[in-house]
Amino acid sequence: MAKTDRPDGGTDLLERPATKPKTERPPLYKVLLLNDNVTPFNVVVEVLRRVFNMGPEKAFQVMMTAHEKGSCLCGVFTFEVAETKVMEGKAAGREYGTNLQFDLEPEE
Ligand code: TYC
Repeated sequence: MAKTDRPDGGTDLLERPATKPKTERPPLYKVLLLNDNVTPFNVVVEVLRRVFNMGPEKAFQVMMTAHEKGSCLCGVFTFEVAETKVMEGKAAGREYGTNLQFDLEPEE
């Protein structure tokens, strides 16, 4: 029988399955900028702009939060991306002759 011949229009096939198939989400990791006593403000801002693609205001705000509170969230990523960001951030800091540090922490 063609589906349009049926009194209900054959819509049953379009209904949602009773149990939704699970879509696996990868675990996520926070990348944190850590404060120190020596890295110049402008270097921190430059590194954040380069590595995390932040605009100048956002980079300044993140830098000031780390300066005042000890650390600040730079972004949330899958493990490989987070690890790469930490490496790139440290490497960029070293290019400016500083020991700028980042940390990685599981989200929730
Ligand atoms: N505390 C540094 C200073 O006074 C600046 C700074 C800010 C360094 C944030 C690191 O993550 C940092 N020059």
